[in-house]
Amino acid sequence: MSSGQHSKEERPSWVPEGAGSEFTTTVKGGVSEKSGVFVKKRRRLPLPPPDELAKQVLSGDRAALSRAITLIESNSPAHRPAAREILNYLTPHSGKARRVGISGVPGAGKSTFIEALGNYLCDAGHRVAVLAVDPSSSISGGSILGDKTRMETLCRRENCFIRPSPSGGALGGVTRKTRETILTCEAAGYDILLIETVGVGQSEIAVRSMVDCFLLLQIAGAGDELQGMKKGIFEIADIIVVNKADGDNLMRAEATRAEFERVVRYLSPSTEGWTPPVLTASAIERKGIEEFWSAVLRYFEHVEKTGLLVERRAMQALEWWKALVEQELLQRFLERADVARKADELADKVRNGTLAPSLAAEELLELIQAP
Ligand SMILES: Nc1nc2c(ncn2[C@@H]2O[C@H](COP(=O)(O)OP(=O)(O)OP(=O)(O)O)[C@@H](O)[C@H]2O)c(=O)[nH]1
Ligand SMILES: [Mg+2]
Repeated sequence: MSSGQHSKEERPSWVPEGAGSEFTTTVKGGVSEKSGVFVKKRRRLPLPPPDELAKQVLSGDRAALSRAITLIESNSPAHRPAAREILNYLTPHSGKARRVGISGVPGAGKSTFIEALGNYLCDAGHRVAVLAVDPSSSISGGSILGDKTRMETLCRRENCFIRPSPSGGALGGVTRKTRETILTCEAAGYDILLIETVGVGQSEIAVRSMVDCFLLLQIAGAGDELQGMKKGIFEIADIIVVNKADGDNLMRAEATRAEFERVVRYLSPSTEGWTPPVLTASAIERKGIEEFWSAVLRYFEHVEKTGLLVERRAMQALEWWKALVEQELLQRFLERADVARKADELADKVRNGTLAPSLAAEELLELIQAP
């Protein structure tokens, strides 16, 4: 330092305060004084105005995309206006990606499969965004941790963007955020969206309602009950893959595949005129990935040709809109002080059997008329 004195920021801890040029060492940005290893100095830039941030997202800036999603995911009412403005700006640029949902029981290999598929698609020149819907992860944090290790090579790819589950509570909230994140990623130029969800009921149905193509990842011999052999889950699948078809498991996986193939013939298909193909794969050995993707492409050919894709997306948008209105109406109503008070009072009566639930409902709903 020419002035001979260290500024506060540049003074290493072992240099006495106010020391002069006899101590020639200074700390430069980017070097961690403690560990001696290079660390990126992270200076949080102030958030640009929404339209500016939206423009940066459109230009494909990944850091801007992350910040926009964080804003959209925020539960703070203070962030809502900016988030809304960004979405308004970006929505006309969305809708061009292929949206693929990937579901399966915990441990079926979804993240490993996405790692293999994502790399395959990036190699083919696609831009891939990976999102997760898992309401449980906000409690356990488990799946975020898992995804980071399972998608080790994928997360380093230039043309891939991975976003773990949004934190924050109930499935409804998580899916709202995921839908908006889908639009944001599409505006940023990602042409393939892979949305992982753990196969436990509700979240699968939610993901089905936001994707074009739904993959059910199965494993051999996990038991019918566990894998949801109950028709329901098979009936929302467009493609079924029996994973872990490797090593000693190869024969069993093939037997399971054949069995599932028989089963799907008797079920009503998720997509009109399309019988879900049943395939095998080994995510870990990266086998069956190409075959899976050709099935996805055949599927898209079918839904594009028949107009089912446009129809389904229109339905999904409409249902989403309805759900949002219902949710918001309910929230605004129940938040009113007079309604909350009355609701407590009526709930007591319903609980102890002095008032019929239907009458109590009617009584509460009368308050809708009130200002
Ligand atoms: N043999 C074999 N093991 C696999 C394969 N795919 C995944 N696994 C293993 O199965 C375990 C679970 O894999 P994940 O990819 O985390 O599974 P997941 O379905 O994402 O799990 P959750 O996110 O916890 O629901 C890991 O130990 C993987 O290494 C495969 O094709 N063959
Ligand atoms: Mg996973």
